Amino acid sequence: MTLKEWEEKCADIKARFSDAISAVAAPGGLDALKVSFLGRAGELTLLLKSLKDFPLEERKTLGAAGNALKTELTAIFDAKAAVLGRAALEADLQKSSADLTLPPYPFPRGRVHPLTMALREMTGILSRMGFARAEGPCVETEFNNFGALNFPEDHPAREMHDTLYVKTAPGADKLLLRTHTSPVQIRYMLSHKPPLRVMAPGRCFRNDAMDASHSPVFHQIEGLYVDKNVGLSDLKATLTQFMTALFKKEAEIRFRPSFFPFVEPGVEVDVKCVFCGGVGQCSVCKSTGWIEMLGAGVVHPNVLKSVGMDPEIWSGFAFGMGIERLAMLMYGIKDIRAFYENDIRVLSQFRP
Ligand code: FA5
Repeated sequence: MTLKEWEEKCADIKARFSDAISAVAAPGGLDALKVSFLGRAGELTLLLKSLKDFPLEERKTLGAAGNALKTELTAIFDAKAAVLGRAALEADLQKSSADLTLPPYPFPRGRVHPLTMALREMTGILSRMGFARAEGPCVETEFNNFGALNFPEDHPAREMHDTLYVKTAPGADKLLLRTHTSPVQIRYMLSHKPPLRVMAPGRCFRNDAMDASHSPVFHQIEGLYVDKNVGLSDLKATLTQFMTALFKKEAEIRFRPSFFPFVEPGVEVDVKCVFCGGVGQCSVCKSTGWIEMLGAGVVHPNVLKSVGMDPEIWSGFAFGMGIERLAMLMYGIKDIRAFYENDIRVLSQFRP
């Protein structure tokens, strides 16, 4: 083939390809066209292969022109395929009964559980008040849960918590599911030197019957502050400030004398019932007008001694509050079971 013949062949292929592609009306016709011009044995492919018979200089010029033609034909082909494809899709849609103007189905997204929201709120306030954060295990030694906290052996005070014990080998340390977060006080005091200010949120377990305000598995946040000259007035100021920040209004709380072996004096802290306004006419506050929120007090000297701190130098306060009880007040939930039933209609109402 001469150079001129090669160039004429190129022009001929381009003209015939353009005519043929204009005549194609459905996507099915495109494949055969592609095979006959651009396929492995297609006309343009064979013409490009024939370049090897030309001298090097001519091969360079013709090769560039041939490749440019290949790019051009491929672009024409792709454009036509896109047009025919879209037309076919539209035709299909015309036939289909789907209404594409309808809004899409909602895409459900997970969200933070209200107890986690409440916990974050509470730990955020305490952290702004200078409390560090500590964690302890849910399976505890009987010593940390009771003994080190000044619960005497076989003392009825241990029965204040209906405890779930874990089976252990005879003679081994007794293990239990912690009944409160107070054992973290012991763990923290054994590993840190005073002065210290720490909170310990976590899960607690008691063999309590389920009712509107009790659950066998619930959560507490422990607070502990040990320094010099710490007393009940510091505890009261701290808790009043905490409750006011949590409820975003001047909270009404009251202290009732109470007994916990690891504090002296001990108090029970109640918050005025937000459901009946303290009138005492609802099941949440059991018609008392107040809801028990937490136990607290001044750290007992025996507890300080048990962790090697001199009670003549150091003093402190501690508190343990029920996260569920506070969250119920924050969100207006009347029954603690709403947190655990996983009813999506309830949970979906909470947004962080
Ligand atoms: C204690 O657990 C003490 N460790 C608190 C404490 C800490 C006292 C530090 C002194 C110093 P109490 O058993 O009262 O105390 O429980 C504290 C709070 O946990 C209760 O006020 C209540 O809000 C919550 N709580 C207790 N039992 C349950 C339960 N079964 N379900 C839900 N919340 C509970």
